[in-house]
Amino acid sequence: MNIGIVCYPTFGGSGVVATELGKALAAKGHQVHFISYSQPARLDFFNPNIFFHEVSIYKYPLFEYVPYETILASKIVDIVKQYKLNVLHVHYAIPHASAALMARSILSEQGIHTPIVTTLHGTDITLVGKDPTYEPVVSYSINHSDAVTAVSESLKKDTYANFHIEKDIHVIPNFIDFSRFVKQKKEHFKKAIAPQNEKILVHTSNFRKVKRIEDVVKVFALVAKKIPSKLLLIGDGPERTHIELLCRESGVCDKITFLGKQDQIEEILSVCDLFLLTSETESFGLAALEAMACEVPVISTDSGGIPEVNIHGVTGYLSHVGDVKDMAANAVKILKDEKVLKKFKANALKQAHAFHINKILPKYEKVYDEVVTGRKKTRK
Ligand code: GMT
Repeated sequence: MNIGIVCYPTFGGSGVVATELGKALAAKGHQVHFISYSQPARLDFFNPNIFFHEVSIYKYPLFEYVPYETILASKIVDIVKQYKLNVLHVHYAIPHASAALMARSILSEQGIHTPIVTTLHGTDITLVGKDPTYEPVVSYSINHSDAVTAVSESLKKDTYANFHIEKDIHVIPNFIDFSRFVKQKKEHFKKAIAPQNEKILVHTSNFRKVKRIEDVVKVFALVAKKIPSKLLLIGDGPERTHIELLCRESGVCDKITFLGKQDQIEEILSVCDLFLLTSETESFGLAALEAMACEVPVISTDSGGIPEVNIHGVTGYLSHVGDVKDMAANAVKILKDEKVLKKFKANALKQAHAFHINKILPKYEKVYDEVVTGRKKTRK
């Protein structure tokens, strides 16, 4: 099948899911065409089945804000015709789904049928999408896509709660490629980070407010009082400066390292003992799943779809948003006893296998097949 994937080119979240999905589809023999405003972060190699089409911005003095949606729709029309795409899979509703609908209408007038699969990822529904400035277009785009998927049951529920949706939403959870995310022997890393054999806690994110990274620092400060430990903060974003200042006031600054954006995240996760995810809301928590695949248990909030990934008392613990004392107590419970830590690490790996890419990929292929053959025509 010739598949168009429209996504953000970002380091984490929906961009990574879209990229990893496209790579896996290409490995199975599909031809995959990525359409984005720059090269997706994890797409830095040659594969004869993978193509990247950059949406280049045409600037004009009148446009204070570049009409990206228009440029994207035009690009989609061009690529669908040129490469005879069978289906378009758009990741993150805003503005990818509405741009794809516009492209579908244009193509349809030229006798070209191009079904659209929209995957909802999280903030496109729970944060940004439900705001009245976006809601009518997001509702319309969901209702008029040929198929809609959400990355967790929780996100599906939130979508029905926040929008007027008259459409089936298939839950297809995020996934892990175990050929990449596997614990590796990186003793030299461990020695460099924790020379006294301290425990290593880690957090990775895009450093947005929704992640509540100040809670990561607060939890760590409490844990460090009881257990010799280090904290790695990986990623970058708008909150980084504020968090660096907070660290300096926390009294544990010398035990915290900011690593910035990292490409080979699995190598660092391989030496870590505990992953901290303190988000206000999280539709799935892919970063936690990646940690679990590298045998790292998770201390997290119980918001959104996280409980579908991190199992309380098995792969880690769940606490209410903002309850840093509970999170710290849970972290200590796991870290203070080697046997307990070992058990949680093994459980984390086992749970991650439930999200093996080989189990999830066929679910997307089935949806593509249904919309392409029209076997399940769900458009309103
Ligand atoms: O976490 C972010 O802010 C990025 C965002 C995205 O769409 O790029 O992530 C969302 O999608 C991920 C992949 O499906 C999920 O694992 C994240 O939980 C979700 N983020 C939120 O819901 C806050």
